[in-house]
Amino acid sequence: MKITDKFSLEGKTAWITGASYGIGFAIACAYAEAGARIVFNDIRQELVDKGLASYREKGIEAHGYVCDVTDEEAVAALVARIEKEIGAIDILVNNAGIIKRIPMCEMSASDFRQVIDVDLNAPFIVSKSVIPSMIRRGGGKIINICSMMSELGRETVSAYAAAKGGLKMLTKNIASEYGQYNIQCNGIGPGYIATPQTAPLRELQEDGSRHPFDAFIISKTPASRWGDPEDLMGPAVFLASPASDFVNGHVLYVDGGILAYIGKQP
Ligand code: NAP
Ligand code: GCO
Repeated sequence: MKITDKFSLEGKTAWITGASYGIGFAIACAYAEAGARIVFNDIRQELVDKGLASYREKGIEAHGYVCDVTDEEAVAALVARIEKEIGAIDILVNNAGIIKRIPMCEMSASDFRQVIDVDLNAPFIVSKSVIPSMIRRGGGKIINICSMMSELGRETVSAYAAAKGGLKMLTKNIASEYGQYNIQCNGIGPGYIATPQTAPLRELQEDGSRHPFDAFIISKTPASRWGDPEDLMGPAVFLASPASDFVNGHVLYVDGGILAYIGKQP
């Protein structure tokens, strides 16, 4: 097999959750270019419609469904439908996520639970819904979208950090438990990426100056910029392809060097 063939996803079916826009959309576009059939879901019909139109614009024939990834019955029903209408899932990307930026002592337990539900419980629910069929068919790839907050804390994101730290360990555990069935489960830890999720951290101030958080991130990132969803494309194809068949339980941080850097000296 030529080395370039090892990065091909030809003939594979990939399901990317919450992929109407942003990081999930970019990853799905990369998978389509590498040869995969694309299936995605989102929580509302308007989002799915918006996603379908965006894929069409790129010349990609994606299959979109409404499904709340925290709803175990809905996820099981969707998996059965995808298997019937499109084919068994070879590659799963747990991308759907939410964040609530609230100081911890002001955060309600129900807000905390909701973040854990979407960002940690759902990847558990969705992964267990595809693993049995991957085992029967001799293998598969699961990619969990983690975060800088799988490693670091910061003010206001206690629930998100707890969930993404947990997701890193769920990744390692899936690799440990199902590696024997030729299932590779790895994470991608995006740095600070310019998407609607981080828009509030990049908004211009009333006087036209940069948001202080925006300036902070630029100074913390050796690459001196925010990432783009496109920056995740290569790493995501690698982790979905035969090129990574002996890579398991790893989190690949795609962060422009943030985690390697102590910060600018005064
Ligand atoms: P995002 O705004 O986090 O959106 C992800 C998608 O998931 C949205 O379409 C969202 O719908 C959907 N979603 C939310 N809850 C859902 C549910 N229960 N069921 C199904 N879909 C649901 O977009 P993003 O910034 O591209 O982030 C994608 C992933 O990367 C997330 O897991 C995020 O935590 C992670 N991440 C992002 C960054 C970053 O800097 N942007 C960095 C590291 C990691 P709504 O639009 O209705 O919420
Ligand atoms: C925040 C950000 C982060 C990023 C990302 C970092 O408020 O600090 O939203 O959590 O979205 O997950 O990797």
